[in-house]
Amino acid sequence: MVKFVHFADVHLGAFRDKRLRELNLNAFEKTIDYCIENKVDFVVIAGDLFDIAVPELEVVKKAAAKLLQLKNAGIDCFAIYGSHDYTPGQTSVVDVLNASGLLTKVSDGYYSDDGKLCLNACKHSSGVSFVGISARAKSIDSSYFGDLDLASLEKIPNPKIFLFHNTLAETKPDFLAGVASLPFSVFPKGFDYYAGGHVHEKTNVVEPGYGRFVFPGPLFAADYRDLEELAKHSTGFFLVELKNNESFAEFVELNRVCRVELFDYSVTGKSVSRINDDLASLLSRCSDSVVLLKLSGLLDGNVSEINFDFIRSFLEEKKCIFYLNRNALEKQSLDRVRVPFSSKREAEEKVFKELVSQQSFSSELTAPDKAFAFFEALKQPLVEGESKKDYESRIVSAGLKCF
Ligand SMILES: [Mn+2]
Repeated sequence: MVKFVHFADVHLGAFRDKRLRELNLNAFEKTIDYCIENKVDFVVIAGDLFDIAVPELEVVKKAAAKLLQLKNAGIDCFAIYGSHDYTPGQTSVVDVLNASGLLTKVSDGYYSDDGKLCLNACKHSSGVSFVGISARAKSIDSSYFGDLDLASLEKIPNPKIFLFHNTLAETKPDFLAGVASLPFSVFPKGFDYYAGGHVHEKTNVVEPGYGRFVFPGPLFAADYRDLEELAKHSTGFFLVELKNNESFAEFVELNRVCRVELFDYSVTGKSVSRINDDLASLLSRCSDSVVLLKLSGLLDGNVSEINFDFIRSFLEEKKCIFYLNRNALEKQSLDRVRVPFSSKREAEEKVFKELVSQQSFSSELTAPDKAFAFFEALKQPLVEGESKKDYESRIVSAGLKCF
């Protein structure tokens, strides 16, 4: 019998807010503590351990220290790149951890002369073999699946685990409706366990002829949508047992590293002063939590009249982390702009002036010439071969020249 923990999509280093970054790291640390306390045989990380290929070193240092504890407890860790912690042509932090022996990156394999993709298996001392396909930019990894030498993979003796970081067509959640995905049929048959990552929603299914396919979802969260999910459900990881050619997978809820409170508030038909009163009383009892305020509906007035500064400083005092989502807010005045025009530019300028006149702020950018030059500067696309960093600094300096 072997016992292991499978998790994915940790996204260490995600979030601008330092406290959220810390909470995310806490979730990872708690998971590793669980693995050590429960003396699992090994750990499987199915991609996106980090949020970017080269995250800030403080986060890497803490993650490495935790992985060292795992290693010192005699527990091996097998991982693949996710879509986030890998950049083409660049060394990823996952490679650094692999080179240092803190984890084993399951290799992608090689193409044989007849164009088949052969995967290199690595074997754990418990007798379990691992193969996997890391995520690649623009889902290129999906094409790798079509090239797999399935026969050789099916010949690897059991027990065996397949790691992947992609979306499954047959189990795809609604929020990924438009996203490309892989059918079961591209996978080799007969693996004991298919350890998935990428889909930020818990999934656990057994496909006849294949085996158990699992996505654990994130340990904490990587963005606003995840935080919203965290307000509704607990996140966690899978504790898996392989015995007598069978797999048993139990979802272990991670004791929450913090409370997340979601407030859905519709502004339709309410005056701005009523909205301010409502929000003040709605949020008055929040303390020591992540507060998500989602505003929706038709606003009869100006967004700037809603007292967000007050809310922000009030929640700050109550040790809350505040997230405002006003994507679903509609503004009546936006629909009312009607201007005659003779050219596209003239129409844009008139609409711009009209909208600016409705705002209570003024800035250098409210002058149409400056604003349009600024928009133009920001619109420049990435030049082929240009790195993201060079592109960013080019756009920032072009933007600053407009003032
Ligand atoms: Mn992810």
